[in-house]
Amino acid sequence: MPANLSPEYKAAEAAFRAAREPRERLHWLREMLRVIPKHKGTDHLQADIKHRIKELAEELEGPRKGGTRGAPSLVVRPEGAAQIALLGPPNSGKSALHARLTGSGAHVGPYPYTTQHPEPGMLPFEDIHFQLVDLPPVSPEHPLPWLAAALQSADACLLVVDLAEAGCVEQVQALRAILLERRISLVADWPEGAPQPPAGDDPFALRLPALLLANKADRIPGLAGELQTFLDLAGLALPALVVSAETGQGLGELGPWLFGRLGVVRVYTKAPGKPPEHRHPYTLRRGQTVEDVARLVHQDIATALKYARVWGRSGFAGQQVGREHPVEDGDVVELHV
Ligand SMILES: Nc1nc2c(ncn2[C@@H]2O[C@H](COP(=O)(O)OP(=O)(O)OP(=O)(O)O)[C@@H](O)[C@H]2O)c(=O)[nH]1
Ligand SMILES: [Mg+2]
Repeated sequence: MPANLSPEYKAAEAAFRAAREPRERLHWLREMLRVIPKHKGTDHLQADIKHRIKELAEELEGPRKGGTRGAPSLVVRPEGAAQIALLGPPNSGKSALHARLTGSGAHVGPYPYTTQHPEPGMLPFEDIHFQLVDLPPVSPEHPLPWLAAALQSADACLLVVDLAEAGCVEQVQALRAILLERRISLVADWPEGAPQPPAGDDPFALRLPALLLANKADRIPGLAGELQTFLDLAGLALPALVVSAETGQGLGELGPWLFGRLGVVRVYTKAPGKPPEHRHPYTLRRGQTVEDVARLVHQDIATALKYARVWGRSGFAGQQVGREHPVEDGDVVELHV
């Protein structure tokens, strides 16, 4: 990181790193550019920020390239408990999995490069949803200039591979190299709790927790046994599930896996004297607090919050707690302002 960055700039950068929503990220990028000390030492960083602003502004605000109105959007606004991107080489079954898991009409084709644009869909789990974003394949033949921008809002990814594909080791290595060029690394470490802003000096580096899905298990007898060999050959140390988009094998494990590894916490709010709103929980991550719940309801409520009452499995039966109180899965929270 260049020296002599002002506290003002660092604050804007910290806000950018913490922001997930594309419009919010664009706002903070513009703020970073506005306040960055303008001298030789920051030339490189300034250019980087300008590039990111251009990319995101074109996507969110600009006329579509080539004048095609209503073109599919490349950056998907996060919804549900978490946004999970589907990554993988061509033809590995990303869209087939997406269609099966979310009921989307994602286009499945028996040839590579079927998918051209991001396609969001919702994977139901108990009373919540995870957002799965189907993506075009990532391969040297098919560079996606907007890939990094599209992945900025993802909490994690599913790396979908077809181990019956002769070149699968090389394909996955090529994919990781392409991601690394864009400063994105796939990591085995799923932070169980609130997403941490990326560590390190590079505000544009992205560490994406990844789960390998070894797909097409119906076609490959003994796939589970081959999996470790594949991981070793590809130099990958990622958690993995053996699945089939065709038969549904292994897919029932995905929702619980994501729920547990992301540390999702469901909170049901209630108004004083009324029963809890049991249909639509707010979703948070382990470690988040009553204040975070209030902010999800409304910023004004978070500001005016005096105390809350909590009922839950942790033994709370309507006790009064302060805004710093960490919530747990299944808690019922009554906010008092
Ligand atoms: N037998 C079997 N075939 C599958 C499975 N998943 C996908 N396929 C087939 O594999 C081919 C490719 O599937 P897609 O879902 O289009 O693959 P994709 O990864 O989205 O491909 P691109 O969009 O080109 O990257 C299709 O012919 C699918 O029917 C599976 O679990 N078992
Ligand atoms: Mg596809």
